[in-house]
Parts: sequence; structure tokens; C-alpha cells
Amino acid sequence: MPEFDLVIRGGTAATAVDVFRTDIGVRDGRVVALADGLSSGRHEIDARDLLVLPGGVDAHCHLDQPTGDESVMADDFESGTRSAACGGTTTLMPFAAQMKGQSLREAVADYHRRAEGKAVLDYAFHLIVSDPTPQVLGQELPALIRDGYTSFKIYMTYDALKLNDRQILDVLALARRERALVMIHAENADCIGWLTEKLERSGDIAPRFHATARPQVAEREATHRAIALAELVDTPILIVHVSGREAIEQIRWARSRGLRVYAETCPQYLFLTADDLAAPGFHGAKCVCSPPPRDRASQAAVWDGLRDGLFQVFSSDHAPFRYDDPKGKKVPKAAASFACIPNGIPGLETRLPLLFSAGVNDGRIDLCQFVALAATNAAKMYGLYPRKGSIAIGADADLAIWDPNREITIANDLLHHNVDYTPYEGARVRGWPVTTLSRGEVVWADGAFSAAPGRGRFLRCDHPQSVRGPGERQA
Ligand code: DUC
Ligand code: ZN
Ligand code: ZN
Repeated sequence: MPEFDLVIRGGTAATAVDVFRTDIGVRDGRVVALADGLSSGRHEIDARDLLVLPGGVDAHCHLDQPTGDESVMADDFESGTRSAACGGTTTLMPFAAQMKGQSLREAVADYHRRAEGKAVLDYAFHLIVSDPTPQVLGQELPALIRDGYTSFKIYMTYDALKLNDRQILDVLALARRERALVMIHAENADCIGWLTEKLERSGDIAPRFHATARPQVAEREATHRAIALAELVDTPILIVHVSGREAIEQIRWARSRGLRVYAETCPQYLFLTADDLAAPGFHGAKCVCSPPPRDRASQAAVWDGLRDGLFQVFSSDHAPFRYDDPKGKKVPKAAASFACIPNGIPGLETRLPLLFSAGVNDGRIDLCQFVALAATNAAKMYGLYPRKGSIAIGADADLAIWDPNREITIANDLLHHNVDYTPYEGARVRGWPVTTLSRGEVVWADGAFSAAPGRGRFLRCDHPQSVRGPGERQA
């Protein structure tokens, strides 16, 4: 009788702190042995010349999220988790979004219904708090935090979602009391609204004007204000999807003052620029997301921040809208203004290969930094560690086995999402996950996906653990 259900033999494993040669023994979906020369397993995977990494944790993505208008997200929990698995990710954290006037509990119940029976990977929920009423702050949120929803996103822009400063202070104070983590979308709503009206009045309605209407100064101001509000309340925050140089400067300034300001960035801010929104015809709409991609100097600043620890988390912000679709980027009203183009780009499956190739293989970050950004830090910050985000005895056997030299030219035909384009069409990458395991089960191997919808489990999150970047003072 073999001792293990599975042995991964002869690979080079990496965590956020170490790289080491080891066999990995898996039983009942967990890692139970790390050693050379393990005895046999019922199944064996030969990982010689391959890297064995923690499966990615994509801590910011949108799946089957109601939009409140005629647009519809293209990926549900089935296609989204499938696509993520094929790109080496094993845990997803999408958002249960409260519409104004809606109970947060009802939003969470609705989102569970959307996930159940569909997800092929394990998932946890962040909340989106758009209506922090006394009932929500006094009862619903504290109870939800106790039930394992310990992080929530708030918006400083988008009419349907944005909070004013006083509401933000209320939410931050609640997070401090209940030990939750607030993620902040930092863009100044009035600057964007004012610029948008001006552009529309001049007839500047093409997709590229989306970037003009959302300049770095609007993100910089909101980032600074979010930091100030968090300082007032004395609670940590995480600024999501930081796009460029000016917001980064604000976060560096906050860190230099010893403030616990964490930061996330995404592939679009490394691999796209505002010029991509100026593609011929309406094609620029494919790259419309908020904040928008910036310029080369910002790309370099984002790489610097990944290298030196400014950023803790690297997420996709996958927000899937089909291009050639009246419920996608071509909703009828989008012809009248860039401001009506659904915001977001797909990226679940390409997130890690892009970072691995341009980061690790091109020498910008090392393998341990890659693991920290791809998985470990998010697992810690959102209360899923050590079950997720590492390779350790007792952890879930959520693993991605990478061929660091596999060369792929990204093409939408290769991907497994339900979107009809990728903004990275034609990009050449070196390094791709050849096998993905979720709780010891092979879900992606040798170019084939194999996992039953509904096998993914909901994860309750613990309170956030702090993560420190190099140079950050102890809080
Ligand atoms: N911006 C967001 O804030 N959310 C989803 C997609 C986007 O572009
Ligand atoms: Zn956002
Ligand atoms: Zn988002």
C-alpha cells in the first residue's frame, strides 16, 4: 500500500523565503512530507527540471458580478476558476458587491448562489461596501467579519459605489475595531466627472479619452487622501490596482512615516500603456480599465515597487467583458462616450506567466519574490495562510509545477476564459505552469483541463496578518 496519494518527485520547490530540492508527499489533499527519496505514491509526478511553486492566490478578480446596467460579465465561477487553474492559480478572491440600498447579507447570499456548483478552485470573498448604513456598520459587517469575510473594498469613484470621506472614516473605524482590512479604489470622482464632461462637450468620446479623463493626478490625490484618512483612524489599508509613478510616490511617503499602507498592482500596469487605448477603430476599448494604464515611466516605477517591496500583492483585477458583444465593450451607449465602456480587462490566466517571464526570467525579481507576490503575501494579508499560499507540512496541496523555459506566444485561442480577446495577444513569454494541483488533485496538466465544476470550496478568512516590505518600519 503506497504511503502517499501522490508524490511529486525531484522538483525544485520555492516558497517566499527559500528555494530547495525536495520530493513532496501528499495525502488527503495536504502536503504531509517534504524530503528527498520519499517512498512511493499511488500517483507520481516527475518534476525533474521543473519548479514546484505554491498555487497562485489571485486576490482581486471579478466573476459574475452584477454590474447594475446592461453589461454582463463574461466569466462566471466555472469559466473563471477554470481559466485561473490553467494559469497556475489555485485560490481566487472575487467580490460580493453590495448595491446601494441592498443588505450586505443579501449580497453575500446571492454571491454564494453564483459560486456553488460552479467553482473548480477554492475561493474566498471580499465584500464591496457601497452603503455603510448604521445597520451595515453596527450589525451586518461585524457579523460577516466573524463569519470569515474579513476584507472589504471601498470606492472613492464610480457614482453607484463611491463613499464620501466621512463614510470612509466610518468604515475604517469599523475595520480597526473588528480587525478587518480595507482595500481602497483611489481615484478622485469629481476630477474624473469634470474632465469627462469637458471631453464629451468637445466631442472627444473615443476610447483613448478614458485615459485623459482619469489622469495620474486624480489617482495621486485620492491615494493621498486615503492615506490621510487611514492615519487619522490609525488602521492599515491596502491601495488596490496602483497604476503608476505618482500614486507610488504617495505610498512611499506614507511608508517613510511608518504608516501601514499596503499596495497591490496588476499586469496591465506593467505591460500596457495609455497608447493601447488608442488602437484603431474601437479596439482601444479592450484596454479600458480603471485606473488606466499609464506610460513607460510608470511601468518602470511599478517594476521598482515590485522589486523593492513597495507592493505586497500582484493581482489580475480580472473584470471580463467580451469585446464584440452588445453586453460587453460594445454596449450601445459606449458609442456615445468612452465613459460608458464597461471597465475592466481579462487576466486570470496570463497574470502569473507574464510576471514570471518578465520578472523572474528577465532578472527583475527573484523566485522568492515571485512567490510572495503571486501567492504568499495575499494569503497572509487576507487570512488564508498557512493553509494557502505556501508549501509546508499541513498546508493544502495547492501547487503549480512550472516549466521555467516553456516558450509561449500568448493568443486568446490558448486561454480558457469566456472572453473573446486578451490584451496580451502576441506577447511572447518564457515560463508556464505545466501542471496545477488543487488540494492534491490535478486540474491542469499537459495542456488539458480536468476538474469537475463544484469541487471548489468556500474559504472562511481569518483576521489579516501583517506583511512587511523591505525598508518598512515595524508598525
Ligand atoms: N476597475 C475597477 O475598479 N474594477 C473592475 C475593473 C476596473 O477596471
Ligand atoms: Zn477598483
Ligand atoms: Zn477590481
